[in-house]
Amino acid sequence: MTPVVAPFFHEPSSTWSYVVSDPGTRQAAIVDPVLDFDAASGHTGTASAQGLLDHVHGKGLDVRWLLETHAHADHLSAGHWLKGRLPAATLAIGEGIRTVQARFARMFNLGGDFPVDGSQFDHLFADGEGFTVGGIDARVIAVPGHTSDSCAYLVGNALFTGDSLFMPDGGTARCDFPGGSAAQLFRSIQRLYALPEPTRVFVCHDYGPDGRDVACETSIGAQKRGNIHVRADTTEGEFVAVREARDRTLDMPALILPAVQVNIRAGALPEPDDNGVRYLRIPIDTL
Ligand SMILES: N[C@@H](CCC(=O)N[C@@H](CS)C(=O)NCC(=O)O)C(=O)O
Ligand SMILES: [Fe+2]
Repeated sequence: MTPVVAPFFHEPSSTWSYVVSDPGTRQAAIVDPVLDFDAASGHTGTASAQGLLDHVHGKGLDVRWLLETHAHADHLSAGHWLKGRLPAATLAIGEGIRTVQARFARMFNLGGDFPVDGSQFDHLFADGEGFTVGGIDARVIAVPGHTSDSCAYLVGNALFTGDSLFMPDGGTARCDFPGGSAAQLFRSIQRLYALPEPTRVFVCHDYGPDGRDVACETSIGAQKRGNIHVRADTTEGEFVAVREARDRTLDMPALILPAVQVNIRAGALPEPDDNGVRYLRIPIDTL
């Protein structure tokens, strides 16, 4: 039940993507792949996603899952692009994506043509749903708080936290996006803290606080002892106060407007206009 976990760091967004595989069957899942995007020029790029593909092909892995921990607000997902190259893979996200889609469909005025039923994905996970990566049992743990659709994936003894817990010295994910809630994130983290202490924890972002090298792996025990926002004995009130105070200091992510428009489409770009060009929208004085 011990998967092999290969981490990949996307420097512009400080995102960790992972290839997690069963060494017995060589079946694999890719977690949170990133599509490169240069906001100044409007250019997309696939170098990072190609790096994941090269790894998969080099190791002879058979990718069965493309797992999104949530509709990211800071980078575009390469889920759709990879799905086109890995047809055996099921592109999946938590069922809370419907709530996120409905909220942003209103913000971007997408109208009746944009389905808010999650049908852009191949599969929507329910909280607690089981699945397998080759011979390894896996389970979905809904962790709303950062976003309504946030999920953690427990694959064997490896937990992919998405944006809930970061490394112990990085604390937790912000809760000030539309639909976010610090109290809800606290309750989600309590569910993760109920896992065995040796559970390996793989984070979705690391910002290398205080100039340390970026890191991606810790454990539930280390989090409960040392997370700067939430330890085993932290109360909900204490956590909410700390989280909301920090959220008041943060600017919106540079890519939030492009990212959510693409990620509620499972990483697909909007359909082109009649001139063949695809456009993203910027709602003025709305976010
Ligand atoms: N400066 C970054 C901000 C990234 C950001 O807001 N990250 C989110 C996760 S999507 C977060 O939870 N940050 C936690 C924090 O800074 O406390 C950007 O522009 O992309
Ligand atoms: Fe996020």
